[in-house]
Amino acid sequence: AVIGVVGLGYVGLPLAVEKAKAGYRVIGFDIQQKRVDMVNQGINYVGDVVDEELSQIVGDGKFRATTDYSEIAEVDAVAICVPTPLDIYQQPDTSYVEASAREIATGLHEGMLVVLESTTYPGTTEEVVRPILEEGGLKAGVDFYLAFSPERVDPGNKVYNTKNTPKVVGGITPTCTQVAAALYRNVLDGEVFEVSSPAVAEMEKILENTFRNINIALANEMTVLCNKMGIDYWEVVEAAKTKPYGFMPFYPGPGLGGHCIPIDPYYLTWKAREYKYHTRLIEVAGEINHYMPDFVVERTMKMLNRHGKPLNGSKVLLLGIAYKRDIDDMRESPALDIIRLLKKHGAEVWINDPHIPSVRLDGHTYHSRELTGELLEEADITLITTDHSSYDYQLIADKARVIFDTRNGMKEVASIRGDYEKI
Ligand code: SAJ
Repeated sequence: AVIGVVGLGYVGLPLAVEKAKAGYRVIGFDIQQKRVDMVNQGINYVGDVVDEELSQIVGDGKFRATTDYSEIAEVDAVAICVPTPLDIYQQPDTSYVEASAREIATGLHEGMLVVLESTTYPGTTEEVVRPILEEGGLKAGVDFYLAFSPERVDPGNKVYNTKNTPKVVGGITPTCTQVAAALYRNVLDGEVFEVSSPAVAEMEKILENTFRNINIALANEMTVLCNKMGIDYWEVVEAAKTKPYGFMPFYPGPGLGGHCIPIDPYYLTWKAREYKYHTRLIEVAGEINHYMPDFVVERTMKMLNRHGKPLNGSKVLLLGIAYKRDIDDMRESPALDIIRLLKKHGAEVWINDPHIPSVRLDGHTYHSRELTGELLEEADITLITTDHSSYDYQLIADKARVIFDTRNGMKEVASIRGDYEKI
């Protein structure tokens, strides 16, 4: 059988590799010629994919990529793994999903399986994808199979990957569910959990990410209050973790980054309005998470003032720009909001990120500076905004004069020379 994967990003590429490793011939589709060329040269560009595995399956002719979507007519099954962002009005932007469905419709044939993997609001598979695919006269559940199966990729996670993470599948009909589940069982090691409809599968993914969003907001609200009360919330969480049941730790941070957790709940908020329902908890969580960059800058200002320095004109060094540790992705990274706020207050901003050489922001390019003792001594304050594992935290502890740590990155360090505070 020939399998298609539409969208060769951090979701699609690992999935295509696993399908090729399972013995299928895989055709990858992407609108970016650069990505297609890299795949066809066996060059990997996704951290979670093993370089040698990609070059092997490409070399063996098991996997190739193209921008020519007409080749979709050749595939027996296709997975849609394209972005589902918010548009400038904070509304769901399903245009990539719709465009992919239209391309697939041109090659749709009897017996073909189509699975949507992109995180989206409940109803998308039935109300958006299905009508586009049925335009040519073929019927979902009758002439071809249609299902939703949420991607569960945790970029940078060294334990859980595409192959071993359990998968949820919901088809338009029971047969669609079974056909989609059978394909995943041939490819993946994790449990394949069947549900009764695409909407259940779409909603369970939104639940997963909204659960994280809300609980991160709780951690953030708690740390803001604990700071006012003179309590170390990080110590509070460690104590709460001793509860062996019914508690799961979340940690405060400089804000909520990534292209999933800050965004997915608003797909649900938007859809809920159609049912005249107001998702208050999600919206309050968003307000709290969006406040954190301001809270970081307020705390930065207070620490500088304690040393007789205004924020205006001070040299502020940010360690870590990526939205979370050990990756190079800075989409929605709170560090970017913090840079904007610092500039607004007239601070001079220096950055360092071992995974990100430079950042283009509001017409200015910030280059990642080499992290040396001199740099740390020169900065009026050092912010730890992303706790990359590769940082030399002892060097930071020894050389930085003032440190504001938004990630508790210094937890392993014995002694800290300068003035130190945690978020
Ligand atoms: N964060 C906190 N405190 C926490 C946990 C996370 O401030 O306790 C921040 C992170 O620093 C980051 C943001 O929240 O800025 C999102 O973090 P994340 O760990 O949820 O990472 P993502 O968005 O890369 O991946 C998540 C997946 N992660 C986990 O479940 C651990 C998973 O929820 C989804 O598979 C994935 O989003 C997705 O693509 O939906």
